[in-house]
Amino acid sequence: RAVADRERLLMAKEHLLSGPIIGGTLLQAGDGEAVTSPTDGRRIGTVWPAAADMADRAIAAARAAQPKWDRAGGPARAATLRAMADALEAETDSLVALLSLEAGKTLNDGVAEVREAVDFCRYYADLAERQFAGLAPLPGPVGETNSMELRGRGVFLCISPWNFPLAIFTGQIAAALAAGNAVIAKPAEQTPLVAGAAVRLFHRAGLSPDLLALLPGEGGVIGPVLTAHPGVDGVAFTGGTDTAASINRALAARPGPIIPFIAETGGLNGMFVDTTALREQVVDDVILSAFGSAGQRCSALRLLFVPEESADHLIETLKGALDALVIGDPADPASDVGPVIDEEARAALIAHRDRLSREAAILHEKAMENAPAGGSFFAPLIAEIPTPDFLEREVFGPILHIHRYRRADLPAVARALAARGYGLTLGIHSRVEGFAREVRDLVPAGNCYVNRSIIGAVVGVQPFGGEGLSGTGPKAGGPHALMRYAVERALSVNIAAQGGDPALLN
Ligand code: UN1
Repeated sequence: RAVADRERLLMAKEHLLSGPIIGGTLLQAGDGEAVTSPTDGRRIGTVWPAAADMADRAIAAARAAQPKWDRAGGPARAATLRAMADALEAETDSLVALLSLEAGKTLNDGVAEVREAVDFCRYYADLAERQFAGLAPLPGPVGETNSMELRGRGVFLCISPWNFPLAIFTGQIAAALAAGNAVIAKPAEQTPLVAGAAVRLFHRAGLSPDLLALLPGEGGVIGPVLTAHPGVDGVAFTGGTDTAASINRALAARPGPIIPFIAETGGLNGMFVDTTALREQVVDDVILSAFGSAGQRCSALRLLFVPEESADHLIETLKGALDALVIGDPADPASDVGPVIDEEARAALIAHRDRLSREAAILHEKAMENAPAGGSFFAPLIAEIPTPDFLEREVFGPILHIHRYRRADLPAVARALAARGYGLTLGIHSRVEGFAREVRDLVPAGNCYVNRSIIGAVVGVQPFGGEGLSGTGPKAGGPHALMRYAVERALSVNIAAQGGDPALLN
């Protein structure tokens, strides 16, 4: 059905137009810019990039609408978020089609992404209901009442990535809204159409249009205006580590109050296998973690550490499993891996492949018979690196780096990985508890996975997020997710001074 919808989408105007949405209206001035598909380079839609002067307007509207939304309380906001979850579910097919068209997502990845967006809305609705239900009593001396509540901060700026243009986009917005904020959403430049579709769904689900504006950016024009804007009370960001660092600097340079910055950034994720691991399980989990979503997840596996004794056999099996993947049009149900996001991403991967062939060894490269012409396809590959610290930074795509280690060198190898400063996902394949504990103690990671794949954290089940260069926390989809979107207010009342009636001021 999604394949058929993909074709119908080419006709359906609304999903294929995006741009600034302020007060619920899409602002179209001039011809706009082409949005192209990574699958074949074809023009699929139009985006009108936000002009710098639109920030004032969107933020003023958001500021005016926010207090009422905050006062309405968590339970009322939860109802709107649940309506959004239902709206997303009802739109699943066209969203999967749009994700495939604009972001090059396979149908399986698209379905999982819509599911995740739905889960974020429902999970944060539950948190809003429980954590934002009003004043919660605290202990105190006789004659006094003490209590505390969480309130929204004001206007949150949500800056989201192209690799989860629906799930992370919706998740950040849902978190900010759940906590009582209004939102200015700045989607990735590569995926404005999915963002536009999601914003329209929020509005149709009953969210007051002024509480959520969309400002798609281009060439770094709107982003810096928004991060410098005095009307922004907090920033949520998911994307590259370097971009996070530059936003952090921009926020530090602002006059006025210090505002929270919630960042979820890159990873240099390793998986450690020992000689007791089950080979079939390792192969399944490595292939999915390294090549699923064309390796374009911050959680993806980059570095596989295998013991010398079993390395040859494992590598041979991995080559066979890589060959069994189908690379092709992501809208074809047979495809396991689609394109990378754009030509710039492909060029960076080609440059890295050149370095690998010069300074390391490319063990195997997948043939790409089915890739459509004109698309940004990159042949997934497995390389062997000579030293554990060969990779300095995240390489975003379907490249698996393998390093053989001797048992006696495990601490040194693990320390070399940890020294890079990232701390997102970590995989361990072993049936020996001591091995798992040793690796876990040596390599910091926000999410450690044992004897399973290291991608696909489920909202509420695997709260997701990293440490160090990988982000600030709190974890998305976890019980503390809303805390930094909120302010804490304590109330202490001397009831003796109000005639002993605790109801007067509480
Ligand atoms: C990202 O790739 O930017 O666990 C983060 C996972 C996803 C990763 C999302 N939650 O694979």
